[in-house]
Amino acid sequence: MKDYLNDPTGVFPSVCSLDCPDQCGLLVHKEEGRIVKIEGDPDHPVTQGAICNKVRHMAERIYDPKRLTTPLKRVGPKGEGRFEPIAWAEAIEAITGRWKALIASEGPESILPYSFYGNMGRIGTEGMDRRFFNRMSASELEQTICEAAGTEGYRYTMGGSFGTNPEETEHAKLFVFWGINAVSTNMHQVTIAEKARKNGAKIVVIDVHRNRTGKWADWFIPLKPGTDTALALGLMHVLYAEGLTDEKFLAEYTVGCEELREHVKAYDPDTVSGITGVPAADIVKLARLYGGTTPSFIRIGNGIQHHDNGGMCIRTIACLPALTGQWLHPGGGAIKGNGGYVQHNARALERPDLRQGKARSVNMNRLGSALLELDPPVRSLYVYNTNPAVVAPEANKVREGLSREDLFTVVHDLFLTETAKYADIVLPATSAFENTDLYHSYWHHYIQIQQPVVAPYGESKSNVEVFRLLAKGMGYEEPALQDSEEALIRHAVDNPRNHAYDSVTYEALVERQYVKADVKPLFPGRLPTPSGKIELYSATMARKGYPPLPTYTPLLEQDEAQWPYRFIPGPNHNFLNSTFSQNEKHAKLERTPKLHMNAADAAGLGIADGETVRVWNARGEVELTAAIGEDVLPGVVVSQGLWADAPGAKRAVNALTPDRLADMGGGAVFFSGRVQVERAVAPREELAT
Ligand SMILES: Nc1nc2c(c(=O)[nH]1)N[C@H]1C(S)=C(S)[C@@H](COP(=O)(O)OP(=O)(O)OC[C@H]3O[C@@H](n4cnc5c(=O)[nH]c(N)nc54)[C@H](O)[C@@H]3O)O[C@H]1N2
Ligand SMILES: Nc1nc2c(c(=O)[nH]1)N[C@H]1C(S)=C(S)[C@@H](COP(=O)(O)OP(=O)(O)OC[C@H]3O[C@@H](n4cnc5c(=O)[nH]c(N)nc54)[C@H](O)[C@@H]3O)O[C@H]1N2
Ligand code: SF4
Ligand SMILES: [Mo]
Repeated sequence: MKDYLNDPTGVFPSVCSLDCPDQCGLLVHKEEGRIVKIEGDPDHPVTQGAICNKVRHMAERIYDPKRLTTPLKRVGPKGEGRFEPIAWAEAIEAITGRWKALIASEGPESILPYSFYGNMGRIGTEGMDRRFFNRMSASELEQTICEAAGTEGYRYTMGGSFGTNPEETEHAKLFVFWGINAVSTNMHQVTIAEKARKNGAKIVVIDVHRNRTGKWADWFIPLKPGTDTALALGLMHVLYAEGLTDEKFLAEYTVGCEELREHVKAYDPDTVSGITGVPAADIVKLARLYGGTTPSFIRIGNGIQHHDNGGMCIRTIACLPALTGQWLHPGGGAIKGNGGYVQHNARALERPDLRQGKARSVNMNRLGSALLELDPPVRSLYVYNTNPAVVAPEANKVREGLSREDLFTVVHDLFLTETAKYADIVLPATSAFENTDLYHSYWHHYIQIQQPVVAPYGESKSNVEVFRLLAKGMGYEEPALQDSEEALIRHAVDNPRNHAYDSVTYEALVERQYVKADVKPLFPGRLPTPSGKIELYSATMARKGYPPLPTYTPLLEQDEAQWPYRFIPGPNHNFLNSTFSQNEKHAKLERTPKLHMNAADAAGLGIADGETVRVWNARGEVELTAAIGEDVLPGVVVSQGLWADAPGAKRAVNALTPDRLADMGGGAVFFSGRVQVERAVAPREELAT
């Protein structure tokens, strides 16, 4: 381990901990023991010295005066946010005392850990925490809130999260950014595309919102939400009909090519145009462009799979590169996620063998229902790395559940988040720059290490450290529950089943900061699908009751008379989900939460640009500022950002989102809900008082 802590001044290598595909290499500048500047590592092959605005301003979050410095105990009603400081020993005693009593009276399943990837460090998110809750045999959490539906869908086609090496996409001649706001959410893919554009590459963006990425495109194709499967099938129709397919590739590397050829005859451009709202001529034009360009690359986003039909949608788009044989051309193909290549040794890290028998599992997208309806009930919730009161669907139900007086809630975070306000005990978390951890990206192939650059802020502690303390407090004696950070990282990178880790050792990481995983090209080769080939027809899907061929199914919520607008509440440019929403600098950059709507819709409702609108449905209501124009189609409204609560402002967009599950993976359907919109009676300023 290198000791950066003893050097109060200097520039230290680091890695971005945020849930972002780019996972940048960073250089942290320190003066007198404090971080004063953060920049991209110019030597990191993907980062190349460029990072986003969010992280360039990270020091303001690290030293935000609102950051938690001590454990806290609740002294007011749940949700109000009144707490008093307590000592760590008292906090651990209070938590473990309550848990021991609960385990004795109702069993360990009455305790539910609730976490996500607010920090992507593997030993803090899938390490000591998992070991601890495995040893306890607590209820298990299905971590489905982000990409679960699409990951399952992509797997049916390609066998796992395996796609194109993004570094090679500089050779692509056509980029299709499909349901991804990459300018905000995957900036280095944009940088690479820009480089290719200088060599003549074209950039197509398919989205329901002409956002920063749509505006950057050579050709922006707007479509109706949740209809992308139909569009992809329409493209296949034209590709087959016009002989634009690569028959040699199809014969050698796919199964189901003939069934698909027959199947897509039903998706002619006129039919597909009727479903998607994309003019038939544009469908033909796009198919010809795609079929006529090699290498072509599709960056498949998360937006399209946050829908009722999201799994099938990704499964379908993932078939496209096979039709034109793109996988054989460097830079061609697609990326949905590349996490499959860099899978560490999960068994050694998480120690599922410590668990006694199988426990029930809870889908994190249904937290509200879990807290309000599960029988036997959840009696204690331990939240870390996530802010469910803001990010989980059906926020009002979630908050009602969190308000239960008989629910013992612990929240470990850097800030007193909306979720933390409902906690009985709040624990202060270190920032990633204060920790040791292991990182691998779900987009590029570099594995990185974080070594502490600054000392823990106040009395804050890392996830790993807190779980070691909790294990002691519970009286758990397994040595695995006291392992050091170094030992945990060694367990994770020692993965004989994944040869990509052959040259990734703890020593190499400490020495070099990042090590490229030894990833073999996908083709020629055998995919981890049952047939070893790309499965255009999937017998596994048939067995599970899905249509074995890509098939379009409309979104579920269709009551247009009562709820005329499809509501798409996506993330924004200056936050990372709800992270940064509490930090003044970042919130200022975003100004105010907006509702983008079509000018024709706004005119019909008598709403002018900049006016406050009430947006509601049976689940709840919010108030946003109307942004009127042509950036969304009629019948669609879009908000951006998961905003922190503010006095007098109703802006928790997840108050409106459904908590039903997508077609696959138990995924979330944030973007499939419907709402009504009207001019608010009074402007926000008046409501605020
Ligand atoms: N700045 C910033 N970066 C981030 C994040 C952030 O909050 N802020 N979040 C991080 C995380 S956790 C994730 S998962 C990724 C997410 O980043 P992306 O993969 O970009 O996913 P989203 O932004 O959720 O949605 C992408 C796009 O899908 C569009 N969309 C919604 N419905 C449909 C549809 O039916 N069809 C089509 N074609 N488009 C649709 C939305 O308008 C949006 O532009 O970004 C990561 N990076
Ligand atoms: N409406 C709508 N809702 C969405 C989405 C959407 O597009 N629209 N996107 C969804 C997606 S894709 C995702 S991934 C989820 C993400 O949702 P979350 O996982 O909740 O992500 P964040 O909002 O960034 O919250 C992460 C929290 O972890 C804390 N944290 C950071 N580092 C550490 C640490 O080391 N230890 C501990 N204990 N805490 C830490 C941060 O301070 C922050 O409060 O949101 C989902 N919710
Ligand atoms: S949030 Fe993404 S783009 Fe920004 S520094 Fe982190 S990894 Fe890089
Ligand atoms: Mo996500």
